[in-house]
Amino acid sequence: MTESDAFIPLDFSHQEERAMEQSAHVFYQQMAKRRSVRDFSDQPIPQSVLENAILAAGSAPSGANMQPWHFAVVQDPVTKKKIRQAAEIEERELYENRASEEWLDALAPLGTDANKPFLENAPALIAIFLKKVTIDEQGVKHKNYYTTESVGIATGMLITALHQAGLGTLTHTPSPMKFLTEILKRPSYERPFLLLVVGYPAEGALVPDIQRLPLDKISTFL
Ligand code: IYR
Repeated sequence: MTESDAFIPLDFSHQEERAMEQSAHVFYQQMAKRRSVRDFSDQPIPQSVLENAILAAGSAPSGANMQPWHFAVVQDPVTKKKIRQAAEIEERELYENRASEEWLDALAPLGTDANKPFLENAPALIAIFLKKVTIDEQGVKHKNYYTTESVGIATGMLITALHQAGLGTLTHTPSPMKFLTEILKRPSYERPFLLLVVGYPAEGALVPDIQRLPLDKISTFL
């Protein structure tokens, strides 16, 4: 066995069943309160919360442990403004031309339109990039595996970490998102995956009155 094949003992401690049940229930109740926020306060957020949430996201499982993600955190007002302007161009095109009637009907309850003020008001935007390949320190290219699954899982963990830390988020996917590569000067082998808007919800923020499906509609136990 070479050094890189080394195995170490798993750091795992069994919990009492009662404690497990309690923590799963409490966690569910906390997660059930997560809502996509579109009305943000400009109040600054602690840097260490962003950093720890990204570290938590970076602990996600990934194909062959290639960790095919990059998180670009944007807090500079000039860069946020550029992103807003570019996103709104794509969004106007979507709402006016690209989206089908069926799509617009499905979006209607969310009350969204092509205006995206939160891209400037919110204190942080995290642009998540997916790496089809990784270039190592020697400049050698390595193929990554299951990149969509891996980056999707990491993004879910990031949203969860930020929610648990007391921040609101919005998963925003202006399409196409190529402008993020240019504005954020990311290499061409990284694909913009999602733009996460992060901050405290504005005082009195409203969200659409939508419901989550019950357990029997989203699962089967065999
Ligand atoms: N990207 C657009 C449209 C949009 C699409 C879906 I699917 C949503 O769940 C919400 C919005 C926008 O952000 O307005």
